[in-house]
Amino acid sequence: MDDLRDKYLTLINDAGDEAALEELRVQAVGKKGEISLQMRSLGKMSPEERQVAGPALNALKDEINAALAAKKSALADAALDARLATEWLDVTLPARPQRQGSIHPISQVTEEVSAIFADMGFAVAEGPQIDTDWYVFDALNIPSHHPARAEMDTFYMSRAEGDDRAPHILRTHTSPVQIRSMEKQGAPIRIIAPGRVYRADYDQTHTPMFHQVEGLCIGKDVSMANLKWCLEEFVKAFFEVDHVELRFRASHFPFTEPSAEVDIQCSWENGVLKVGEGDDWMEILGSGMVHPKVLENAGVDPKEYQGFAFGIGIDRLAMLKYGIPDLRAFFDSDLRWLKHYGFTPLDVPTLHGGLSK
Ligand code: 2NL
Repeated sequence: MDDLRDKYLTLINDAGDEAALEELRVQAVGKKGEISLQMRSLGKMSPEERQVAGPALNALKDEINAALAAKKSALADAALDARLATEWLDVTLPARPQRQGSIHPISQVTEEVSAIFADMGFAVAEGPQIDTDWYVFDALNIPSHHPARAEMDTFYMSRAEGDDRAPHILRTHTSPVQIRSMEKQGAPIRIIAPGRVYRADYDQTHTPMFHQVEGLCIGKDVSMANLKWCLEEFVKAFFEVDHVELRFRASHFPFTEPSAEVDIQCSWENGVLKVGEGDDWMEILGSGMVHPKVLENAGVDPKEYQGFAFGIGIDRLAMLKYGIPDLRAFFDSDLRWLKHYGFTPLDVPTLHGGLSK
């Protein structure tokens, strides 16, 4: 029995893995294992012999089982040690860079405005930012002595030496896009033209490049009443209110007749703007019925067609809606400013409201 004990304890100690250990278990204490066979032979012994051999065999079985269990756990520990030595994680490595980009408030507001007018049947039109005197001024019935044309307001592109043609200019509004659209598609037409515009002006409240959205709706019987409804729907949707009063103040633009500046009802409390309540008024846009000369210049017969147009500054709309007090935030490359106003990285606006993450 001592031989058996020495044999198995040595084999167990030398086992290289769990499979070898299992084989030894079957061989020693399994149903047909060596120890079990010996136990079966107890029956043939005399009672005196059995009294000694029985407990000894049982003790041997327990000892081998204990040795198997101890070796099994030692093998498991060794396997874990080996993994820990080869597979390791450097928790001091710098984190993977996160995208820091974010939708710009101007882009978001442009999308919001486009989506609202799209619901009212307006298509988005685009055109060149560098254009000619004709499309930017003449076609719009802006006389050559008009202050907007003066060198101090308009950026003129220079021509090559000896080229005496009129210089190209940076558009000062997106109206030329609408003139080109009317030329191309004729009437009826219902479009908005959002985009960058340029004026030689730079102070606390003006930047030489800013953003405008103009709207144009031409048909056989489009009236100022239609203009008022459209603008009211727009203001309610954009500022997310159920009711708002609009005030049309008579004004003058060369390209519309009659012309009106539009104020919206609002309140200012502790520097917080609320649209659609209170008894303050805030000007947000200019509008009017398109001047017959402008229709004619764009190839539309003013005896057959009429309609309205309007122009809104996008930058100011964005500041009002998102409580951004300073124009400079739009040009600041420091993302902390935009984040401060709720423009977090990876918020992408969808056309139907809400954000896709
Ligand atoms: C403003 C507001 C306005 C228009 C823009 C327009 C465009 C065409 C024909 C007629 Cl193609 N009008 N746009 C109309 C009224 C106002 O802009 O305050 N501008 C100085």
